[in-house]
Amino acid sequence: MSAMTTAPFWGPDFFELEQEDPEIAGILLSELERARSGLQLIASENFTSPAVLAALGSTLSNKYAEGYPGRRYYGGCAEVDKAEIIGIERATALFGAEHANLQPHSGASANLAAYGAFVAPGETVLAMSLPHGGHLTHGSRVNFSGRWFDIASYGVTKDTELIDYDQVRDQALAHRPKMIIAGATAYPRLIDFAAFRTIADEVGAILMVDAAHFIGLVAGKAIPSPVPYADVVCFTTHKVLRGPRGGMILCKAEHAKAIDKAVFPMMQGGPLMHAVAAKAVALKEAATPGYQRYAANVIANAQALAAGLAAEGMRPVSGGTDTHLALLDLQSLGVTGTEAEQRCDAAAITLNKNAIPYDPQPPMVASGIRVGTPSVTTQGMEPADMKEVASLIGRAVTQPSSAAAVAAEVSTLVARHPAYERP
Ligand code: DSN
Repeated sequence: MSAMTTAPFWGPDFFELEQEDPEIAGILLSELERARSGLQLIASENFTSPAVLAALGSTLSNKYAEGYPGRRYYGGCAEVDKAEIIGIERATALFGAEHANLQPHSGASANLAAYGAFVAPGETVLAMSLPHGGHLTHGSRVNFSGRWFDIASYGVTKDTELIDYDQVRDQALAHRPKMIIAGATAYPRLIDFAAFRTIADEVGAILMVDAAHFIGLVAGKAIPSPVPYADVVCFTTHKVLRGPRGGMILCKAEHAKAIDKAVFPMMQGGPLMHAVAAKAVALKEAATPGYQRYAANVIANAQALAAGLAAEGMRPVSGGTDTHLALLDLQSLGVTGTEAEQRCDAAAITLNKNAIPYDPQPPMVASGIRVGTPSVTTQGMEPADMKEVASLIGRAVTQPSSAAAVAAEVSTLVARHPAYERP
């Protein structure tokens, strides 16, 4: 995808902010500078378009609109109703879904609503374990999911590092869960949604897909969709999908009422209508041929980056990637995930430490790193650039004394592919 043009990115509103609150205005500018002067490889981040940012910074933030279009608890909702209806129509059309709810404030809120719609406290849910790539909301003991529900888990096999579908089925038969969750935050491969559907049907469970990480690739038709198989699909809107920070839910028509009630009034009060409008903008952008090219390029870049990092001595977990992210095992380099994250940070490369399956280290140390290509692809980088990125990461991780030199090369590279180009 071509680099974005952003002028006039800040507009008169930013002038107002600078006058009224120079302290916060300065932080906004410094963060923008941090983001565009380094390499952003966090797999769950992206650079939203100026149009999405404009909707987010709009007066729709002022409006209370508890309820749904045409059924609100406040007057004056005619205009925000239109935005939400357009967003719902765009979501159902883009994903071929029977129903969409754009109100969840985040991915965790969307997941909470799915639990609320289908599971009562104390009942059983089967989900991927966090150390194998699952998410906090998939049953971690420090999260509502692990405190209020009886959680059974599955993981990946030690030899292939792929989801063990036999274990998923065994666990389902043993625990008879009310809901099965498919989806992960650090799993680089495609998930077999048909296999999950078969297992869910065998035990009479609801199938919930947490598609937060990869829904943008589905929107761009770059990977298969979970929508035909799942009862409910929950996701964030700010990862590959490149929308505002927030959540969304798709579901079958038979579950529409339960999901809508679980989002509001069970889990949330007033929706963030500026975010709902920004989600609608992102959905329009995601329905374009340009976005489809972007989604394909995200994967091509991730594959090139994983191969490049393998050449630097980092082992791609599961052998590579089919998606936007790669997980790298650093054990043979004798560097922990935390050390690698810190060394990259010093070289203007932002990524995160990550546990690998069967990790001997505790999560705050970790034996791996996770890298993703949504942001660099939005900047217009290509597989040839990923070779350079891999070499820069390799030097940053293995030669900490070269941090300044690596940072200088990062600066040259990102100048060729500017994010939020300076007006
Ligand atoms: N925290 C997100 C991630 O980085 O994967 C998932 O919610």
